[in-house]
Amino acid sequence: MSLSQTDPQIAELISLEQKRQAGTLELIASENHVSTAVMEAAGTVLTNKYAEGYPGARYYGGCAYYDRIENLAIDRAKQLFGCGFANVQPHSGANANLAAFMAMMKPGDPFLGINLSSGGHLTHGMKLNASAIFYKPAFYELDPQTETIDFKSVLAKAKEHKPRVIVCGYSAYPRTIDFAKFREIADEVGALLMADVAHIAGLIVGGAHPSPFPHAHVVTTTTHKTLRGPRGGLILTNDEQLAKDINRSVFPGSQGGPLMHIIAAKAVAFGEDLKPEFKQYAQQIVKNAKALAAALQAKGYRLQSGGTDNHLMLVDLRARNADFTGADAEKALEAAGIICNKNAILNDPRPPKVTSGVRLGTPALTTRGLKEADMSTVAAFIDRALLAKDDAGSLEKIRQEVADFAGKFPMPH
Ligand code: DSN
Repeated sequence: MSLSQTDPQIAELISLEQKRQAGTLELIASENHVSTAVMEAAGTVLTNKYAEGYPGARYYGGCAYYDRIENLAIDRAKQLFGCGFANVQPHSGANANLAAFMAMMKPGDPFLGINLSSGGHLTHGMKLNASAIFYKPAFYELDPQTETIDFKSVLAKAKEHKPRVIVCGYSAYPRTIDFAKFREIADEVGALLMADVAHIAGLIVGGAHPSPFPHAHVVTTTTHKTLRGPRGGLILTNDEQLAKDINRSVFPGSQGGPLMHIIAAKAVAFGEDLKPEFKQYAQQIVKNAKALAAALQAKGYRLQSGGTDNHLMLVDLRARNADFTGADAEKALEAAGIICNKNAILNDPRPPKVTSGVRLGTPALTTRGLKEADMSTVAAFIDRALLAKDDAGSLEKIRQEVADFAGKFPMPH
């Protein structure tokens, strides 16, 4: 029986969410829309099976097809990133990062990352996260003038804290990451370099951002952002010993049975990412981000670091209106059918639940086929919605215009 017959309540909510996605503009930098093929693989009988272990060495019978699926996912991931090892089992980016830390460090070991408030991720040492509970984080800084990575601070903190691991790769950083420079510093202090490329993985494999290889010892990523796959994680390396340690730290270290339906969907997404057209997609994400950034700047918004090299930008709303907050902006934009998240600006005087900025990204809009010229329309909607933030009637009118505009760009199939 179909879902709508067996559980009309859930079926109805899924259908409403489908309409919400189609009728709004998705600007959350970490989100995307998967293909029907990826979705189909994720919703299969593969969800029925336990396959603890790895291909050829499972703890359950009946895994022959699962071995072939996982090996395909592994081979495609290695080909995509040009590396020698991939573990495709992490259920999420957070799980991937925890397993990578377990492979590289013992409890209590020091590591160096960047603070959540400066663009890092909670798994890079946020005090309530396992990364700070079981390991000892220290943080490097952004340069207050350029608002980009301050390599003097990276080196100084590395010398001071003697980390076992240096983490680069961020959740809210609009500029190119100089992996070679990080590796130089890691070598100077005898640390391992971990690149968490969750946000930019699709740009890397599409040739729109330099690769962390051969510089990083370990690379982690999610599979659902710019890679346009199902929600999940991935760990990569070229080091044979680290490869063994990573396998052990994923299973049995931090996970049990792998989500084989999701691993199949990862394999499908990686197959899509290997196609030549994915390169055009990755380039278009960056072109769109630059066009959106320029259009917002022309309207008087300030962008942290002055612009973007990748798929996202941090918009300092105060330059347009000193009273604008990130929280108000997120709410007003949602009422207008534009979905994004509030985000702290460097040294933001407002608390994390308020902030002075929003983070905007172009991967999902690019998937729907929007191009540079459409970004001026998107910027105009954003500006109008923010200026009308306290006027429910105007926001509703913009929401209808946004829905009409979004309707011109089909969801992927
Ligand atoms: N929560 C994700 C983001 O929005 O950037 C990172 O994992």
